[in-house]
Amino acid sequence: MATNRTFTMIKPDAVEKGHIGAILEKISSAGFKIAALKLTQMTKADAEAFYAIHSERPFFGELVEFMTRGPIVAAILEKENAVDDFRTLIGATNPAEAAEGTIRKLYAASIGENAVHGSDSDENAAIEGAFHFAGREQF
Ligand code: DAT
Ligand code: MG
Repeated sequence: MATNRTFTMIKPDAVEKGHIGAILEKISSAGFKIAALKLTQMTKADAEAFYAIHSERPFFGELVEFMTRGPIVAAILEKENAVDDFRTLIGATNPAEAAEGTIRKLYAASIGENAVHGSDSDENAAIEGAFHFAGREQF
């Protein structure tokens, strides 16, 4: 599988709890190279656009509220088979169902506040990376 990229966010819950360092360490140890990285905060409009695909879901308002309540760490990650391998590293959306040792199992409290985002396709990884990073911020 060719080397490619995925996009991640360390979400406000994990930032609030002081888990940035531990999560970045797990990401690096799993073989991902950081191609872009920053601490930032999404506006309501940002979160509504980023999660537009979920706009009709009953949890949409909660999701936007949560994702905008404090800073996040946004990053573009590079590795062979990046999208799928990163989804494996973070675990299931619901931490109660996430495999042992995954980031969500270790650091997430609930399905709504689940510590990290990971893109679900190469196409979305490119869209989401470009949403957060200008070309000159990507290496
Ligand atoms: P993932 O983040 O694993 O790709 P998703 O794309 O289905 O999951 O949903 C995006 C986010 O929306 C998810 O990380 C947390 C929130 N979410 C999903 N399902 C939810 C639910 N049933 N209740 C509350 N929040 C939910
Ligand atoms: Mg998703």
